[in-house]
Amino acid sequence: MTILDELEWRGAINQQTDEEGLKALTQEKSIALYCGIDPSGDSMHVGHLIPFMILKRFQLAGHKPVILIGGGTGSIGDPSGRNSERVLQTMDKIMDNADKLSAQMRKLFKAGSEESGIKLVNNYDWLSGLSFLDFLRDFGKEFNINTMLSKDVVSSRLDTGISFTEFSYQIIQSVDFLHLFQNEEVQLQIGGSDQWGNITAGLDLIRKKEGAEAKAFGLTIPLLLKADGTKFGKSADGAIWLDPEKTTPYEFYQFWFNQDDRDVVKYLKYFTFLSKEEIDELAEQVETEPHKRAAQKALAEEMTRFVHSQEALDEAISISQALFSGDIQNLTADQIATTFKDVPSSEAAKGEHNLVELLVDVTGIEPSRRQAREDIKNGAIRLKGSQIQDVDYVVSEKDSYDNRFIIVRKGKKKYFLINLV
Ligand code: 629
Repeated sequence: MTILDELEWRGAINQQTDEEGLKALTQEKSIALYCGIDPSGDSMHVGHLIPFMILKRFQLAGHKPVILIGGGTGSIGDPSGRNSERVLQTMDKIMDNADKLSAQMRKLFKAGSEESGIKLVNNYDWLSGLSFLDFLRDFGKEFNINTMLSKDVVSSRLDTGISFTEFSYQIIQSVDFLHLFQNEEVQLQIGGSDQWGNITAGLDLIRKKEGAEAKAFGLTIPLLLKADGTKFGKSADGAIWLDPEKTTPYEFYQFWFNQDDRDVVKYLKYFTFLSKEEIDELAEQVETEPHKRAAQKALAEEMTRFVHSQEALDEAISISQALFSGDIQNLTADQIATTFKDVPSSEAAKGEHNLVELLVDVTGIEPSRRQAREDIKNGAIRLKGSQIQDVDYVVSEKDSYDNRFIIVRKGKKKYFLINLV
C-alpha cells in the first residue's frame, strides 16, 4: 500500500490540489513535507495530533517531515475557523508557548533529533526579520485582493469585520511555504480542512516566484466528527490536553476508553499506528462482542502509551481497575487526588471523628443521623474500600490516604472525597 492509499484507507484525506501529481511524486522519490502549529496555547490537545501523526506516517513510508512551530504566525493569529477577531497575546507569552509546544514535539516525535529524521523549525526565525517594505514589495505584490477576499476565512468575516492584521495572515503562511520550498526542499503542506485557503495561497505564491512548473502540493485532512454530533476532543471539563499537568494520563486513558462503538474504528485508523489487519480484527470484535470493548481498550492503550509512556499507561489501567472493582485501598494519595478530583468533596479536620457525625454534620454526605445509621447497618457505607457496619465506628488516620484524604463510598458507585485539613 502506498502512503496515499494508506491515508485514503484511514479516511484521512479531505482535499488535494493535484492527486495524480502527488501520487506520482511520492512514488518516484522521497519528499520533504510540512505542517505548522501556532503557539496560541501552552499545550497541544488531541485535535492537534492528527496532522502530526500523518507526518509521522509519511516518515515511516520514507519521506522527510518538517514540523513548524509558528512563533511568527502565532504573533498574528490565524482567522481560519473563527468568527471574531483575536486579542493579541504578548510576545513573551507566545515565545513561552512556542517553547512548550517544541518540547512536546520533541517528546512525541523526537522532532529535531538526527535519529528521528523529523525536522523542527520556528517561522519566527525568518518572519521576524522581514521589514514592512520588503514584505509589501516582495510578497504583497503577488497577492490579489480579490482572490484574498474570496477565501472562506475572509469572506465569512466581511459582515462582522476583520483587521488588516488577520487579513494578512494568509500571506505570511504563504511566505513560510515558499521559504521551506526554497530552503528545505519542502514540496507538500498538510493541515486540517480549515487550512485549505492558506495552503492554496502558498502554492500560488510558489508558482509566481518559482514558475508555473514548480512542483508543490497541498493536502487537507477532514474535520473529525463524532457520531452523536458533538465536538471531538472535548470532555465535560474542556479540551483533552497532551500535557499531563492539564489532563492526567488517567483522564486521557478514560477519554479514549469511553468512545462510542460507532466512532472507535474511525479513531483507530486516524490516531494509531496499528496495521490494517489489527484494525480489521478489532472492527470485527466491535460487531460481534461490543460489550468487551476490545477496540476502545486498544485505542486507549495505544494513545496513552504514545502520548505519555508505558508507566503512565500501567498506572491509568490500575486506577481504572481499582475503581471498577471497588478495590481502592491500594491507591496512593496522589492517585486519589487525580482520580477523585471531580467527585463531590468537602473538608474535615485531621484527627478522629465519629462516623455518623462525619457523614451528617461535617460533610453532609447523609441528610440525617437516622439515614446515616440505616445506611451503615445495611452495609452501604465504605471507607477506603471496606464496609463499615458499626454505627459507633470512629474514623481515624488509618481510614485515610496519607492523612490527606478520606474516600467514602455510599451504595454501589457514589464516591465522596473528604480533604483532611
Ligand atoms: C504557519 C502556521 C504555517 C503553517 C501552519 C501554521 C498554523 C496554522 C493553524 N493551525 C492550527 C493551529 O495552529 O492555525 N495556520 O491550532 C491547527 N493545526 C493543526 C491542523 C488544524 C489547525 O495546528 O492543521 O486543522 C487543526 O486540526 O486548525 O506555515
